[in-house]
Amino acid sequence: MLKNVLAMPLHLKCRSPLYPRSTVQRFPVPDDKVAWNTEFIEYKPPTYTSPSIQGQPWADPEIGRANFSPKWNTLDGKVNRESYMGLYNIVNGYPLNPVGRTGICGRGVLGRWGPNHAADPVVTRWKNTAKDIDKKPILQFIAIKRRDTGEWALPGGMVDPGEKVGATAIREFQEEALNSLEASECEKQVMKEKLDNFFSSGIEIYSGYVDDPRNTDNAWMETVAYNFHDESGSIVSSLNLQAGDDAVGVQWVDITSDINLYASHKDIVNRVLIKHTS
Ligand code: RP5
Repeated sequence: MLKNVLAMPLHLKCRSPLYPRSTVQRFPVPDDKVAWNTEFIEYKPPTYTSPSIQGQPWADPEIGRANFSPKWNTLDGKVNRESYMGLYNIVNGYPLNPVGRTGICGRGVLGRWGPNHAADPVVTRWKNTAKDIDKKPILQFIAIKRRDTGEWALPGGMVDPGEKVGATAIREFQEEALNSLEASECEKQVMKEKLDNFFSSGIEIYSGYVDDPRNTDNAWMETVAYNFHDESGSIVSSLNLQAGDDAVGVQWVDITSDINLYASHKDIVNRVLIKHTS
C-alpha cells in the first residue's frame, strides 16, 4: 500500500500521451502495468530531458557527471531529496518514481532527479453571507490560471533550496495571487501587516505525491498543502487579487464536485472541503 498518494487511481495525468511542452509521446502504460513489480517486457519508454532546464542554476546536472554526486533519500546540502512517500529505489543510478511507470524516462521539464518539492496554499472562505443562512454553505478557494497549461490550479510553487515549506506556500500565494513581485516596498509592508496573522494560522492538509503531467519515471512532483481559512471572510475580502509570476488569472472558485483543476489539486481542495463540512 503506497502512503501519501491522493485519491487518484495510481497516477493518470502523468500517463497522458503527449509530454508537456514537447512533441515527445509517452510509451503507453495501461493501469495494470503501472506498478514496477508487474512484468512489462515490452516497456521501452523514450528518454527526454528538456533543453530548457539544461544548465539552469535551479536544475541538477545529468546523472553520471563527475561534479554531481547526489545523496538520494536524504537532505543533500540544501536540496531535499527525501520523499514523503518513504524510501524510493535507485536503479542503475537513477531514482525510480515511487508510484510506478509513466511512459517516459529522464527528467522532462523538471529540475530535480527524484522528488521535486513544492508547496500549495489553499486559501478559503464561505461564499454565503448571513442572509443566505437557509442555503447550503459553499466553500470557495483562491485559484490561479496557469500560464503553461491554461488550467485553474492552486497558487503553489517550488520550494527553493533551504527554504521552509510553509514559507514557500505563503510566498507563492503572494507572488501568484497578489502579484507581490511587482509591488512597491510600501505595498509589501501593507500586505505583510494585513496577512501575517492570517498566514500564521495555516493547517497542513496533505503532504505527498502529486499526479503532475510533468512527472517521469525518474523525476516527480511532491507537495505540502496548507489551508488558510477565513471563517468570517473579513480578512480575505480586503485582498487585492491580481495574477502575477506564472499565473495569468486569479479568482475565487466554488469547491463543487465537478471542478476541474491542474494535476491532483482537486483531491487537495476536496480534503479541505471535507475538513470544513464534516
Ligand atoms: C504542482 O506543481 C504542485 O502541486 C504545485 O502547485 C506546482 C508547482 O510547480 P510550478 O507551479 O512552480 O510549475 O505539482
